[in-house]
Amino acid sequence: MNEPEMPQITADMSAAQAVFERDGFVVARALCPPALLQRMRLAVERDLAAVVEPVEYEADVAYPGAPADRDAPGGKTIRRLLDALGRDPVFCGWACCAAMIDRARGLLRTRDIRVVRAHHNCIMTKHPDFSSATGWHQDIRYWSFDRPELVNAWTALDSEACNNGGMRLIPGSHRAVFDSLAFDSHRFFRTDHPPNQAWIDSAIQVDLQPGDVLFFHAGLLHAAGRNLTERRKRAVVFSYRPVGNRPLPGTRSAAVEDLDPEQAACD
Ligand SMILES: O=C(O)CCC(=O)C(=O)O
Repeated sequence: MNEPEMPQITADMSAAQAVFERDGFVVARALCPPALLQRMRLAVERDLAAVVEPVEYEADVAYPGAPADRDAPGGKTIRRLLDALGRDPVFCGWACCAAMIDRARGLLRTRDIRVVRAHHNCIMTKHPDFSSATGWHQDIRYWSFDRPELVNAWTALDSEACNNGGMRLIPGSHRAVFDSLAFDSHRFFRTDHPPNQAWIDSAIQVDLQPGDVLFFHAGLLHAAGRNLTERRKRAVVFSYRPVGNRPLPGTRSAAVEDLDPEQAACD
């Protein structure tokens, strides 16, 4: 695995746009202020302790290595607190704040954007007592929009690295056209398909500090391992789309109306 020289979003948005278009991701270091991070952590801990629905358990993800059902060991470990936008005003406020929206607009190269409700819009958690790994995939393969033109914003509430299941990305893979055998029936990028190997070998680990935001294209191949540490890992994840990139009618992506950040009443 390479040691990347990590591209950053700086004040120079045009440089970040160029890197995003080439690599499919950029990191905004320390974008979230510590006080806000702490408010989000408290809201996460409160909702984990009370199991505030909607939640998704490890048994529900059906990833390789995940518990077969909720009664299996680890099955009732919470993997995602869903509907972050509706869960607590602190998450809605973060998703719609100028720091996030300006960057999402810049990377999508359009002013009129929406925060997607049907996808991501969650707090991802990986617990020390049980966690499953996530295989290589592109988010867009599970989603249905006119175009694969969406950006995810992954805000680290804790440090993320290889040993606690931090993100691995394949730079440039959002621009690739893969052959028909590249993905398995569950839409994971196959590790036993020889043409995929060069892509997988070019993967990089993206280490994050609390408050860093990883912006990545919804077509970018990514994966993450298990949490092998003794501390919970938590990240708040939102997706943004240009208003003109509409969810296809009748699909899960169109099930709820997306949020216009200019009209959002988060309090
Ligand atoms: O934290 C992980 O294991 C990766 C999560 C992810 O890639 C996803 O939910 O799409």
